[in-house]
Amino acid sequence: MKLGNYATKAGLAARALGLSLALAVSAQPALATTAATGEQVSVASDERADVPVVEEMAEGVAGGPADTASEAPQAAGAYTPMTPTEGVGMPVDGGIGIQTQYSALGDYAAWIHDAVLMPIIAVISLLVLGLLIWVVVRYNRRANPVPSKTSHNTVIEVIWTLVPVLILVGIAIPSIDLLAKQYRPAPADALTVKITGNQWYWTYAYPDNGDFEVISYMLNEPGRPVVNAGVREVGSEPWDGPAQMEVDNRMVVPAGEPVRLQITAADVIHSFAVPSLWFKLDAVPGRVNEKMLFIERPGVYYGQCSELCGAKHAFMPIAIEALPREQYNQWVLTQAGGMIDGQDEPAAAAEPAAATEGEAEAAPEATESAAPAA
Ligand SMILES: [Cu+2]
Repeated sequence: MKLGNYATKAGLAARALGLSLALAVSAQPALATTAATGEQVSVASDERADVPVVEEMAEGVAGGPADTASEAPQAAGAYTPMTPTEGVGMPVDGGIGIQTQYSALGDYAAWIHDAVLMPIIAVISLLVLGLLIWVVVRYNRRANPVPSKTSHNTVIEVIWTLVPVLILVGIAIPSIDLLAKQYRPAPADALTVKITGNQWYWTYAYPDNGDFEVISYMLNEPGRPVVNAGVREVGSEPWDGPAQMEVDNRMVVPAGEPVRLQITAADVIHSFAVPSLWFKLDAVPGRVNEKMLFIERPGVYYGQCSELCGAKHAFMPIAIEALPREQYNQWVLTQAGGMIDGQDEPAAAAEPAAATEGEAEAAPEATESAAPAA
């Protein structure tokens, strides 16, 4: 009788493990969704790839002002901020769980969450709930007036020790793998962006592109108290993203190549966090934290300071605009002192991302004509 019970219990445990493994295998839908939404982003960037180039060419043909005068606006006009795609790289209403990911590490982490952790948690919770209900119904004082005096059973004890060990090992393998990959340093020739957290805004310095600095403030909201005096209101430009997430100057980086982010703070501890890129790293005064960022496809990705840093902690969002390398170079030339140095050339030639191929054809003339201006 008792042995029969133990056998049932052991059977349940074994089935639970089998089920969680089966669920772990069925991870594909999550990745497919990512790919599907990703296409929207590249479509949006395709549109904006053509527009500025065509406009500039038209201006050139019209041939109004002198050569030198038309040269400067060309460099400045070659870049317009990208319009974000609704629901991509930003939180969505009623959203639960992890935001759709746009980096390989993020896909991996989301897979661990959706296909490994959640099924195991669900199965264990249901198993424990089932066992509790079973014990309450079958072994209460009325149903079972004479309780068993069994104190131990070697077989069941071995099983309920081994099965949790195997589950933990099964979780630990992908977790430790992810942890190691997250701290893999950027290759030596990767672009470096130095990020500084300030009360209450971010600054982005580009030492590889002439060491200019971008100061990034949250946009004010119409009808709400002014948070940053002198900064425009959200919605006043067609490319503005969500309120309290959009900034006046975004952090622009190339897509499809590794970027080395060196993060520090000027006053108190901040934290640079962008959920859809699986990126979070503390910004600590007097210390530089470094981590590689790799954004698979062009787009605008939003995040927020994630370390309580004072009165306006909630008002220092992060907006990252990832552009194909050619357009990134155009943006660099719009910055005071911005230059495309030799160090970036190998990375541009290697350009592995399939998503940027369309842009690569559209943009070269613009890059070539803009380069001498610097
Ligand atoms: Cu902060």
